[in-house]
Amino acid sequence: KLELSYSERAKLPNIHPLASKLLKIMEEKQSNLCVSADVTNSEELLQLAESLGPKICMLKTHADILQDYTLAFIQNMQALAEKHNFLIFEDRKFADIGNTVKRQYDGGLYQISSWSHIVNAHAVPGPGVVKGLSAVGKPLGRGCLLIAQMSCQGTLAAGEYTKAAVQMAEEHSDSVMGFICGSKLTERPEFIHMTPGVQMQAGGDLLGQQYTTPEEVIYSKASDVIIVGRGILAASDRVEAAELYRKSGWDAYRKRVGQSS
Ligand code: UP6
Repeated sequence: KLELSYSERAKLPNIHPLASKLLKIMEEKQSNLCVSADVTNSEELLQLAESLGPKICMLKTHADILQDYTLAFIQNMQALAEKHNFLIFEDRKFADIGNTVKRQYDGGLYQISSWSHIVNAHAVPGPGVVKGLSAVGKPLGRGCLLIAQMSCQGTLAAGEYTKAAVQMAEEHSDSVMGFICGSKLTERPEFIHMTPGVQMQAGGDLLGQQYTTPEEVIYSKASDVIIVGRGILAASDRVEAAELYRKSGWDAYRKRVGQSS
């Protein structure tokens, strides 16, 4: 039995509006690539967004890595997201009680809720973290991903923890649109699965990161979106590298839904 296509899933009646929007962007741009733009300089980040924008469905940031973050810069970023039709995902990994994450999401130096379409949270605090983020994000039309698994060696986000995170998401599907995970975790097609730890060759780094290929992640593990950082950032030609990842991820998707020739 073949799976639903991204565009069929976008039309599901109970889908989160932002998940629907993402799936439409993916189909339109033929891209299930999210670039993890882990650079320290905001000018470089804007250049990345401008040059890679046409090839990606989403751009993932770590605002707290930037040495020169300003709200003016982030407005330029938003303009590029509009121009190239991608979503912004601040990889903040919230992990506190509801009342605190609410304030971290809305306030502080970064004011994440004002610009990031999507954020993520660890499941470890329980449903309060989702409720806190939702109190801020829902009125703004934002979405949240729960971290159900991690790509690094020795992660505790496995087994029963992963199952509990999936259940938490299913019970809060009005604000949780999907997962950070290594493979597809639920048969409910309205949830988006996004997978980090992706490079063209399996392997890892010196601090426990573990890599899987786009083909393995999208075809074998049935995830929806590949998240690629250094696989693209460390390439001598980043645009060319992004195109290789886009094509590899897209071909694997077409194979999965039976559209490949
Ligand atoms: N990330 C992971 N693994 C996880 C969750 N998040 O690698 O389980 C994030 C990292 C980094 C990116 O914080 O921003 O995804 C991966 O970067 P890389 O491709 O350069 O390893």
